[in-house]
Amino acid sequence: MKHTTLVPCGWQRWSLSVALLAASGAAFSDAAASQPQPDAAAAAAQLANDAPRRFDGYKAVRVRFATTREYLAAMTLAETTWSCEARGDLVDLVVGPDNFAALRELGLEHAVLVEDVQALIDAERAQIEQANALRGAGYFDTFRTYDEVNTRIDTLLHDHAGVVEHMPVGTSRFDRAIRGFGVSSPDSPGNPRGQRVQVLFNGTQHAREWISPMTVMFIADRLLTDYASGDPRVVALLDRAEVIFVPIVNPDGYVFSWTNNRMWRKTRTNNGNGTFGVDPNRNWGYEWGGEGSSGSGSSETYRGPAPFSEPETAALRDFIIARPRIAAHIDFHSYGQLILSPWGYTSALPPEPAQSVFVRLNGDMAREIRAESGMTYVGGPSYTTIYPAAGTVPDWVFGDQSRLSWTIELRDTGANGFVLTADQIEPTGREAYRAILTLVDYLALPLRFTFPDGLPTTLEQGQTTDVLVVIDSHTRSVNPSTAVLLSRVSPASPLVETPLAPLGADRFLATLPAGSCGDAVQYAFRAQNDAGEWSAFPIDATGTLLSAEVVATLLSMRDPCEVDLGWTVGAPTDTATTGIWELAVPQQTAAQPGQDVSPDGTRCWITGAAAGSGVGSFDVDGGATTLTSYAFSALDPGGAPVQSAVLSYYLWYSNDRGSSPGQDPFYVYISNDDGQTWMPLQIIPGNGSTNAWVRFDFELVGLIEPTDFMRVRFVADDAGPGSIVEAAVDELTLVVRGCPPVPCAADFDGENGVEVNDIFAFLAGWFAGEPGAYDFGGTPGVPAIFAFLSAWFAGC
Ligand code: 0X9
Ligand code: ZN
Repeated sequence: MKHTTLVPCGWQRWSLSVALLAASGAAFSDAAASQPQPDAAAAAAQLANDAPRRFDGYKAVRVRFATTREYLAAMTLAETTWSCEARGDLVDLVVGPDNFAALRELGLEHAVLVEDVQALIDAERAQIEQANALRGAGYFDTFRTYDEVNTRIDTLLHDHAGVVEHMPVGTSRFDRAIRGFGVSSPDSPGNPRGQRVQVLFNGTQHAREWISPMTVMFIADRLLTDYASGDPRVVALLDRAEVIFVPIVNPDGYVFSWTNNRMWRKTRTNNGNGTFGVDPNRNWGYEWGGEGSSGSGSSETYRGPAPFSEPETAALRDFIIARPRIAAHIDFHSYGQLILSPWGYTSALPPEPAQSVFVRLNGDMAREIRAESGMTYVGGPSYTTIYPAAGTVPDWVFGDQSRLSWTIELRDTGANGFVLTADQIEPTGREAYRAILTLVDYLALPLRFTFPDGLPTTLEQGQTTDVLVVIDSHTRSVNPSTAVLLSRVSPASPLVETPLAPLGADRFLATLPAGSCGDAVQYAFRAQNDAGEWSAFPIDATGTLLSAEVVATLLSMRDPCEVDLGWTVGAPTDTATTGIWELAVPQQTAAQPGQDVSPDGTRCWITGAAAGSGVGSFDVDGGATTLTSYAFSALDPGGAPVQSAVLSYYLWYSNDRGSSPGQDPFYVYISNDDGQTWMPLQIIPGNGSTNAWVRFDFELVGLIEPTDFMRVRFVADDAGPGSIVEAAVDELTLVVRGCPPVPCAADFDGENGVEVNDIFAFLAGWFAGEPGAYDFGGTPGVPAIFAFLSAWFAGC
């Protein structure tokens, strides 16, 4: 992505402010208020005088611009940017009712992310009240105020005494406590707490990003519950590391976002010129004042009059300086689903070996998140992955303090932006927890084991299986000659040690042994670092073992979607008027692919292959269009029970273009009775656009009884004229796996097991001199009769 058209965030706000001030005299409702400070009473008075800000009829709009002129034209119509985010040629703006018409007249490609920002805020408030009225609502069932977060910290300190330790950070401009706490195994003489490596997670530099304090608290909560339940991995981590949490760095701003302006981002400092607030994430003193920060007090990215002018950033700075054992840090924000490593102030990359460490951990954390929830988080250096910004915390933590540091932008990608629904708190927390665990593994364990290509849970019978293993850690490297696989083909046999094959640096190849159908191969890994300390995966390598079931491929089917093998287009309930499924070569638009995925063809099933004159020309309009497969078998032709039947396809789905995106889910159904009844296999929500070919795999066993009359059905549905719906399907495959029945020699006629008819059938064959009878057991003639009879008496 080139940055020629990308205008730095600070300048965007500056030009916006000038335009707004020229047009209306004021940008925000507090622009005229002014008090001396720091003065808590004056602040309280100001808050009281400030009527809560409303956003009735305001839309959040994602605009694509081609030139700086177009960009500026759109910006002058915006009330504020959402997250000051101009990524590449896209920017998310909040536009008032009057200016929306003017924005449309500009003729820029745009998508409405949120129809009515106030409606979203009202719904959020209603949900909070509802949850609070409900007895027994969980802490993570709704968003929590500053006071509620503090109360929760007190509860954790009380309930986990000795594990949770209070670590006050300081106070805000208006005297609110910035609270922190550390989580680690209790101090002990043999393992003093004061010698463990530390890692710091903070949230809420930006007030409106309400998912960030919840996520920080969720991570703390999970660590504590997993520790209390004796989870070996978490116990091993907390024995070696102290994890420090500062959920709310900017309490004044956070409180203000609850009481006065849901879209407040900055601190609440009175800038003295009628403007309020400094962006704490432009206030850090490393390359302070550079690109992507503003010198204007009205800007959302105002850097403040000097580095660390804000008591909040100064307090966190001193907190970090005072703790040299903090080896890594993550600053949680929203939104965008990004894992951002330094630098933010320059497009240059950090020096080696740090840059390689960042690349590796960006990938590891993104992979863990995908494994947890399927969500995509994009990793990379801040400057090029999101936008230039100088004075951010990771640049100072890494640049000034030489500790690893990241910004993580949590969910979502814009459908709700800062006003995420409360049901996202837990899944966002879970995926973040997975991400930080691998980081803490890296910092704290003698060695960390990761598997870039995943770990197998099934193995093909009679074949060995290679697994890529990476063994690393922050401070130590692996002693390659000690890296081993421990494995056994049956739980009864002893574990066998096999050396891992070195692939260079910290990469190895493990070869899992070949098993027979029905075996469960159990395995683990172990290695020593260059200081002679052992690490294993799983952590207690002989107690908990990984396991993979050995199966045989019984049947595999592939439909490359090049010729129609008998699909049906249409269903009685279909009402779509355009964008009907067809087997064709796709023509690229902003919403549909320009190519199929098959390596050996050009066609795919698609909802209207033609591009037409605009993105909305041949998309699905007017309701649903249904594509149903022919009947296929998911049974073993030889009659073996099916242990696994994986149905896979590549899917392209787009519902985030057009003026009302995210409205239309996409459905996939499966039938095992030739299409008489259907059950849902996959639902892609309206905000789940892939805009890329993505492969999906579904294990049918456990979901639906496999039969020889399976069908799969894809339904693209369009709710309204403003939403663009495009879908495409390619490369349908089915792999059926299980264990073929062991042939039973004594069941000579192959019917009804071993019974007397088998003797008659055998003798008839023997007298006729048939091979398999006359030479039964390998020795022709009379010995064959004895061989057969002994097999018959032994049974099967
Ligand atoms: O602009 C920010 O401070 C962060 N984004 S947000 O939407 N949460 O405000 C991103 C900071 C990432 N760092 C740099 N771009 N340097
Ligand atoms: Zn932020």
